[in-house]
Amino acid sequence: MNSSTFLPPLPEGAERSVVVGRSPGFHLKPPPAPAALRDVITSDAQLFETIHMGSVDVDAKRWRLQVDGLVRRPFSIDLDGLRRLPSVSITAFHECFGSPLVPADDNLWRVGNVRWTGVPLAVLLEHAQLETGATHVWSDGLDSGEFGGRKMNRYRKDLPISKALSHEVLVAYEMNGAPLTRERGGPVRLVVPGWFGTNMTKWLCRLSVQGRRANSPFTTVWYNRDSEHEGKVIRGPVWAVEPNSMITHPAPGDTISADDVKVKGWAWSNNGISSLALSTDGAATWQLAKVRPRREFEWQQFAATLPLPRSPGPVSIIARARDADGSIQPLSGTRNAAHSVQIDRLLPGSKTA
Ligand SMILES: Nc1nc2c(c(=O)[nH]1)N[C@H]1C(S)=C(S)[C@@H](COP(=O)(O)O)O[C@H]1N2
Ligand SMILES: [Mo]
Repeated sequence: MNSSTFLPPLPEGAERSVVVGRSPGFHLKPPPAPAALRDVITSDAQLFETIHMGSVDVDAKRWRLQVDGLVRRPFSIDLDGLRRLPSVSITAFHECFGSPLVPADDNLWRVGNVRWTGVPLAVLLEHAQLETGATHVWSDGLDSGEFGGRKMNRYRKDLPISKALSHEVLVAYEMNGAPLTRERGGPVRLVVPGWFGTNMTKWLCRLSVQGRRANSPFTTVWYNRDSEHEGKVIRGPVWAVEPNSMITHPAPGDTISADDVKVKGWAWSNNGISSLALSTDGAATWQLAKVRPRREFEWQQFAATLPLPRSPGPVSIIARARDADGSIQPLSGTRNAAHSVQIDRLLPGSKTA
């Protein structure tokens, strides 16, 4: 390792001087319909984008990441330095929680599966040497502007130390083998496999080790939700992804004249999908699909051949995943509600409407 890889820390706030342009305003590139997401690796063109306050142009030559806070050896590192450190690649599903301003009661399918390359965050934290009392790593993005009626001078998120030190969390500079584009958060972003996209700070400029949760509207006001634990409602951060799935074959409206239909799709969750059940009779009976074992943090393909009713007409196929903890997708009313696809059952020889 070259001795100039780790540079002295920058003066307070100086890491923010590399912004050379901004496109203000909320930006959403919607995902294609589930039936169009048939490749195991989602291309950059097919992958959704979510940007709250506007994207930024970063001067990558002058860019530096500052690592400071409750550490014995604060430092900064530039892009060449980061690229000199041993790199790691990990394939992971990538899912947006949805807008924090509206109720999360519908499945939006803002999801894909991509390969990230970069340096494990743990390597940078080991070099910095954590002080006692370190509980969270705050991550800052270079974007600023307005969202949800508030003005902010940065995007800021946090990770608990346990996740920050896990082998999968990366300070990433490539997606699918290519440098991160401007909209993806280039030159460098945080990647937190298994957790919602909101935690993956783009245009990363600072990692600060702290002894409490971050003081940003993106952690205090937005991206928290209620869940029930032993009869009590607990408000907690939008971190780990719950089980979810989508049917990619058949597509809605497909006409099927065979006696059975081949169903395929993707299922994912933070701790992996253990089974996926399919129904063609409105959730009265279920048939288990074959589910590919999880590799890294990838989404998992499921496949099954389902018999179809003898009579012609519309048939709804419902898919429902269960994860390694036994948590199961609800049938409706939540952001991870079960997907259903309606096809048209024809009898051989009959005509399409
Ligand atoms: N700096 C910054 N990072 C950010 C955001 C943002 O607005 N600013 N959006 C977050 C959200 S909500 C999601 S879902 C992911 C989306 O990443 P993508 O646009 O590359 O798919 O980036 C996250 N990182
Ligand atoms: Mo998101």
